[in-house]
Amino acid sequence: MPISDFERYKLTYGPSPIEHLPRLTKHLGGAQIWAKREDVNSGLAFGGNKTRKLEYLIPDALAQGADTLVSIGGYQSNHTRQVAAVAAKLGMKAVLVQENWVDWPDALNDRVGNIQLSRIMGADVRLDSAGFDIGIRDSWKKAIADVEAAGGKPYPIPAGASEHKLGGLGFANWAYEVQEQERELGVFFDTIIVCTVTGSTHAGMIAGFAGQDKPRRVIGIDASATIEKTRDQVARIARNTAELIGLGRDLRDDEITVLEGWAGDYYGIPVASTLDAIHLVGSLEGMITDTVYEGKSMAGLIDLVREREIPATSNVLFAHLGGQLSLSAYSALFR
Ligand code: 5PA
Repeated sequence: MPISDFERYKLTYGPSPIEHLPRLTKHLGGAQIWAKREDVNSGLAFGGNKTRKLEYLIPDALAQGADTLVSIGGYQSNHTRQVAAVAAKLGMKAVLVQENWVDWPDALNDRVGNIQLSRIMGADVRLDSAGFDIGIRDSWKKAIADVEAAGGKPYPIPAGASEHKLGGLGFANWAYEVQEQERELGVFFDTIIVCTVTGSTHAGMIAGFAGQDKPRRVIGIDASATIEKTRDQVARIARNTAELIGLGRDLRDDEITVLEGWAGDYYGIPVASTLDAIHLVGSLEGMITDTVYEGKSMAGLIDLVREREIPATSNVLFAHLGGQLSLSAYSALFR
């Protein structure tokens, strides 16, 4: 069925703003650069891309009579912070498995930023020593079983809400929102740049744009540093979402593009290009990006625009998916 027929529980303010970044554009001397700001999309604990995805999961959770959202991420997961906020807003409980995804020597990594907010919002935060993996985890299954054993009704939300049948809908709808905003702005964004890790943000966009008349490039920039897993996951979720929203054709392989080269060796560890991108965009536009996600996708955008891989005639839309709250766990890098 078409995306407009899926039930959506409003957690965002409405369409997220799109703005031109003229000083960054001038500095890079090529394509026009714009940003669509999911980092200011909601008043629920600073919002972000997961808040938009959760708008399509929550009606399902409510229909099932669930009383506890159970999810998983790293210590500094933005996703679990947004799950905690949504649970609080709806009067539900949240159980969050927070794994040691990043081997990062900050003594406050499991205390400041995202995890601090999740605790403030009353979530049951469970630290787990397991390392990074975007797949389905035993610790998460155990947390679900724990809720059941205690007589609760869990609603399981996998990492990044990605491996969930409805996980791609939020950003499939984003594609239609962009089309609407293009009409108002009188601009066509021929290239979209999006950070990709667990995949459903990028995958949803691919499925949504595939149903529109004018073709465009939707370029995912890998920040997982486990490129094959992320590519597979994006392709799988894009195809499932396309089917769910009745695209009526299979996606072609050339519609699914995840580029590597800016993640560094490890998820969550910034490299020189990440830090350069964060400083550049912060100082030119007052726009804050982070060390784990958007600093890496912005580094990709900068290189692609500079090298004319994206032509100077293009209008590029950078999907800013949030993520700033983890910056306090990286304070040593900004002294
Ligand atoms: C995240 C994800 P996807 O996981 O949908 O590919 O989105 C990548 C992404 N930008 C991009 C920000 C700010 C993000 O938070 N974050 C995860 C988390 O646990 O926070 C799912 C990994």
